[in-house]
This record gives sequence, C-alpha cells and structure tokens, in this order.
Amino acid sequence: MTTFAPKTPGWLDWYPGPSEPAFRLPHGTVDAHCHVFGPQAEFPLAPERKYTPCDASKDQLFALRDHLGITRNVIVQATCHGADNSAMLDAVRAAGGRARGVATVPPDIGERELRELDAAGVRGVRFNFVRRLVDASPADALSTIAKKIAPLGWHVVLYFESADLEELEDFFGSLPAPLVVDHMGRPDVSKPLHGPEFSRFLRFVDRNEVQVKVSCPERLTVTGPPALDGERHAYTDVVPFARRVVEEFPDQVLWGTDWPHPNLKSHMPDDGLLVDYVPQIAVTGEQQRKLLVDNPMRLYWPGETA
Ligand code: 0GY
Repeated sequence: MTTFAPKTPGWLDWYPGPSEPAFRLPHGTVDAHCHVFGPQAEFPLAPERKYTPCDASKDQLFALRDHLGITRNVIVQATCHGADNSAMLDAVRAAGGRARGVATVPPDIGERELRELDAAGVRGVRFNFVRRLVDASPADALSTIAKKIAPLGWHVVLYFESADLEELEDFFGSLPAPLVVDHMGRPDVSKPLHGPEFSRFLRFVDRNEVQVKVSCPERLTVTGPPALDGERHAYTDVVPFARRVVEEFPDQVLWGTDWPHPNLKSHMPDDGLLVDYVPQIAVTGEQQRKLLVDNPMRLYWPGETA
C-alpha cells in the first residue's frame, strides 16, 4: 500500500466554494500564475521539498478557471515538485492549448529535453530565491540555464523577497533572457508606496523591461481580507502598490490567481474576491485588457488571437 506524507502542520487547503465574482473578466483572460500539486498518488512530491501540501489537481484547476471566467492558464512549477515537471506538464498537455508552463530545470539539461518541454507548452523557467522554499542555487548554474533557454525565446520568472533585490539586481540584469517577476517582488506594503524599497523595484522594472505579476494580494496584505459584511473590496492595503505598477507599466503587467495558494498562514482567499480585486488595480477598460489578455497573450501565445 502506498503511504503519503502528511500535510505540513497548519497547512491551509484551497477554498472549495469560491464566490461568483461581481467583475466579469474579459474574454481571453489569462491566469498567468497558478500551480498544480500532485495528486500525490500519480505525481509524487520531491524529497527535497520544504512543504507538503494538499492535492490540487489539474481538473480542480480547470474547474476554477471555468467558474471564474478565465480562458487560459500559465501553470508554474511548484517547489514541492522540485525539478520533476511531470505534474505541471500533464496539466498543460491536458488543457489542449489553453495552458502554458513554466518549468524548473537543472543546469545540465540537454537541448533535446528543452525542445520536448517547448513542444509540450513550456515557455519559461523559474528561479526561486525565497529561502524558505528552496536551497540556494549558485549564480553560475542559473546563468547556464538562462543561456540555454534564451534561444528558445523563453523567459526567466524570478521569485524573491523585496529586501533581497538590492543584492540580486545586477545578477538579474545580466541574464540573457526576458525577465518576469512574481508577486510584484513581494513588497512590504506597510512601508511607504513612494519609499526607497518599492522605488528600487520600479527602477529595476524600468531599466530591465521586466514584466510584473501584480498577483498575490492575499499573500502581501497586512490588514487582511475584508470583514464579512458583503463588501467585495478586498486587500485594500495592497491596492496602491499594484495600481502604481499598472499605471506606470501598463504593457508590462500580468495577473494570476496563485491557486492553490501555497503556504498561506492567515487565511485562504475566496478566489472570487481575487477577481474582484482586478478592477481596483486596473481601473480602465484598456488597463484591464492589457493586464488580463494582451500582455500575457504576447508572452505566452504570440501571434494567436484571444
Ligand atoms: C507562489 C508562492 C509560494 C510558493 C511557491 O512554488 C512554490 O512553492 O511558489 C510561496 O510560498 O510564497 O508563487 O505560489
């Protein structure tokens, strides 16, 4: 009999009954940041993982996609699967052209394997600098990967904490591929919007033409989700940060749910509320179309119509 590792103590499972969003996502909306976990029975977790999640299958992801009115997904390899991309690839293949993938690969990956990933729908690799999630990778190993993926037209997805940007930004700027940053570089939203830390991030975005996921208000919030009073204006402390990025870089922003929301400690978001967060940060129809459709289509489905 197969036995499965127990979930990390305190693990919060994804929210099973997301509400109907009040905001109608435009046709062609891309959820540019989501994951699958297992299911463990089919896709074992990596021995070196830092957490053990609940299962979050491709079918559950596709059900959420359809419930929220999303058209396409970008499925990002979750760290609990290490560099075994099987679960992510299985989900991308099953989506029948409606999903792309972002993989984790080792520096000694061969050209043939990269071409197979490309044929399956992978368009980027993820470099993770969040210490609670992965052991550090040497910079030269990451540079080697970036050099190998650049000829395929792939990009590098960077996940880091805002306090680490100062140390990392020269290295990031040296990478020979387009850069995409997860969750706005994780700003501390209790600090000033025009303070040195977020200004450094925006300068980095500007200089390197970085594309920014204005995702994860539920992870960045300090004040939390709204009280249960029927008010759908959630995560208001994160809004000014995301709105500033959308206003200054309307052609460089992407949106994603981050379902199934790994490692949240305070609460599990209602994904319907995450959709209703969108018109708070992208206030015009044009900003919404760029954020939700045009920008992710250009990056992940170039030449295709939404
Ligand atoms: C996210 C955020 C987190 C986790 C992962 O791959 C992952 O394990 O990305 C996190 O814990 O902050 O983007 O899903």
